Amino acid sequence: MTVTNRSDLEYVDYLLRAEHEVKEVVKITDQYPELTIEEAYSIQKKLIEKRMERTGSKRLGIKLGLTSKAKQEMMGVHEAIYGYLLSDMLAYEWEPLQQHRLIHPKVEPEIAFIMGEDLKGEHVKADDVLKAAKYVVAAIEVIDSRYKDFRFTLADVVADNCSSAKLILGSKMVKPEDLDLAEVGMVMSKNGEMVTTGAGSAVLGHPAEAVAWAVQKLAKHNEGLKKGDIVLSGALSEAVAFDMDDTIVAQFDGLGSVTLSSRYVK
Ligand code: 0L1
Ligand code: MG
Repeated sequence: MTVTNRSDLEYVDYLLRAEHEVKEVVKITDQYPELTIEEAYSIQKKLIEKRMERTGSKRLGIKLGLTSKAKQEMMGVHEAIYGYLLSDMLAYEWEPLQQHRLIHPKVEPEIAFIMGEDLKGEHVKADDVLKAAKYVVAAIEVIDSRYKDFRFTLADVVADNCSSAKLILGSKMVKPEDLDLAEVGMVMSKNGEMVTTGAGSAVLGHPAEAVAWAVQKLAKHNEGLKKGDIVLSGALSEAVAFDMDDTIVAQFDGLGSVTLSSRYVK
């Protein structure tokens, strides 16, 4: 079976239906093991276009995944991945997340970049990212794979927009030059108990290196970052599952804290 445009759109509907109905599904490679990474990015792109069309949401930015050596080794891969953030993924510290709209969510503590300028090109480096970014902000990403038991191959997770679900930003905006982002330490707690710790260096050595990698990859598709984009640069620690009524706080050196609370709201 080859992936034709029609098949791409069938997979797009399959994944969007899983998200809409809040039901995990069998991964694509169980049906089509030959799925390549390039085909998966093509499905991802169509999924984003269709999601924007259906929900009226707009581009918010991009996210990186699999940016830590530990996670890459776990998946048997040597590269990070990227996906898109849309405006309806943005959640707020003051508004509890609607837990019943999520399948099996996990949180990741991340450093978000807010771009002050467009940035595009195959030779963009970390220094260019730091110059083009206006602010860095503490963030929590909520990932929610549409696949059964959060199990997938690299191609599956790319097609599923890298498990993207929600993001929450802290309220302290810091100029990138005012912090060494590799040195930023982070402690995350759930209901007041520490659950994980990490540092900015876990993100491909430096979060700006991760963003530069994504810009180089986007350039291969004639794309780049835009002024105003929010970029989630990758997790500082492993992802942590959470449940209804849990409160998660990620506290970052120099960036302050960001809080997620969740409720069952019908
Ligand atoms: O944002 C992430 O690092 C997640 C990327 C996809 C892998 C996963 O869902 O665990
Ligand atoms: Mg993430």
